[in-house]
Amino acid sequence: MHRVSLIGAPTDIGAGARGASMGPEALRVANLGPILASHGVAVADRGNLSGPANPWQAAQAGYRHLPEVVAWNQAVHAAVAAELALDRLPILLGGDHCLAIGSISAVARHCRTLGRKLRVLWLDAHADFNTAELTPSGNLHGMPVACLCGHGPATLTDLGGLNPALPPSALRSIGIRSVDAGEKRFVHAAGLEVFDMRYIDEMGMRHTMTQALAGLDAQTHLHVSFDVDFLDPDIAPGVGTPVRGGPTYREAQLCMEMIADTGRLGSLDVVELNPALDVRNRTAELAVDLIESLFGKSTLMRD
Ligand code: 5AB
Ligand code: MN
Ligand code: MN
Ligand code: MN
Repeated sequence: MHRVSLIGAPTDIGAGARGASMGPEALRVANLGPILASHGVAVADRGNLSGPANPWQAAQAGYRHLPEVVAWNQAVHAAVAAELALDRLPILLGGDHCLAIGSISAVARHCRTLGRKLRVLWLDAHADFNTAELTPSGNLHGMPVACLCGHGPATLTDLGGLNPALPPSALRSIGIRSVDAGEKRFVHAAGLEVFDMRYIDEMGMRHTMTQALAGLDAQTHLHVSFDVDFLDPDIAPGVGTPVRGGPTYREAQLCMEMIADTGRLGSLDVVELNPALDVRNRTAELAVDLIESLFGKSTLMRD
C-alpha cells in the first residue's frame, strides 16, 4: 500500500504568470486527498509550506527572483527529504516548476544514500533546460532540468549536497513541443533523452512509455515531474504557459497507467496548475483524475 504525503508549495515565484500559487488549494478542492484514499492509499496532508511573497521584479543577471526561488526550494527540499526519510511517497503540490529543483535534489540525495537507481520522467510541453545565458524570460520555471544537471547558480545546483544532482541519463522528457533556440542546442549538447510530440505522434504513447520506462529494475526509484501544461490546452486550460498540440485525455491516461504498472513510483510533483486561468477548476479535476491512474486506478480487470 502506498503511504503518501501531500506537501503544498503555494508560490508562483519562478513563473511568468501569477496564479500557480493557488495550485495546492485547487487540487484539494478537486478532492485529491479523499480520492486517493478511496483507492486504498494512506494519505497525510502536511498542509502548505511558506516562503517569500512574489515581488514581481525584472530579471537580474539572467534570473528573476533568484533569492526567493532559493528560499522556496530549500523549504521544498527539507519537506520532501523528511517524507522520504519516513519511507513515505511525497507529492509536491505546486506551485510553479522551479520547485522541482528542491524536490528532485532531495529525491536524488535519498537514492544516493540508499544506493538506489533513480529515473525521472519529465512530463511537460517544455524542456525546462534554459540557463541565465539562454533564457528568453529569466523565469526559473524554465530552468529546473538544467539546474538539476548542474547548470545554474550554485545556490540551486548544490541544494541536495551533490552537484550535479542528476546525470542527464537519469531523465526522460515526454510531451515536449516548445523549446527555445539556444535551449534546443543545449538539450542536444547535454544528450538529454527527449520524447517530443513528433515522436509521440509517430510512434504512439504506448511505444513512447515503453522506451521511457525501459531499464527500470526492482531497486529503481521513479520520480514523475508532472507539469500540467504537458496536457493539450483544450482539455487543460488552467496553466500559465499553454502550448497547443499536447497529449489527449486518452494518451495521458495511458502514460499514467503505464507508469503505475511499473510499481516503482516513489515521488511526484504536480506543478504549473494555474487556477486563475482555469475554467471551473476543470484542469485541477483533470489532474486529479490522471493522478488516480498514476496510483493504479484502472478501468477493468487489471487488479
Ligand atoms: B514550464 C520558456 N521556455 O524559459 C522560458 O512551464 C517557457 O515549467 C518556460 O515548463 C516554461 O521562459 C516553464 C519560454
Ligand atoms: Mn515545466
Ligand atoms: Mn511547461
Ligand atoms: Mn508553465
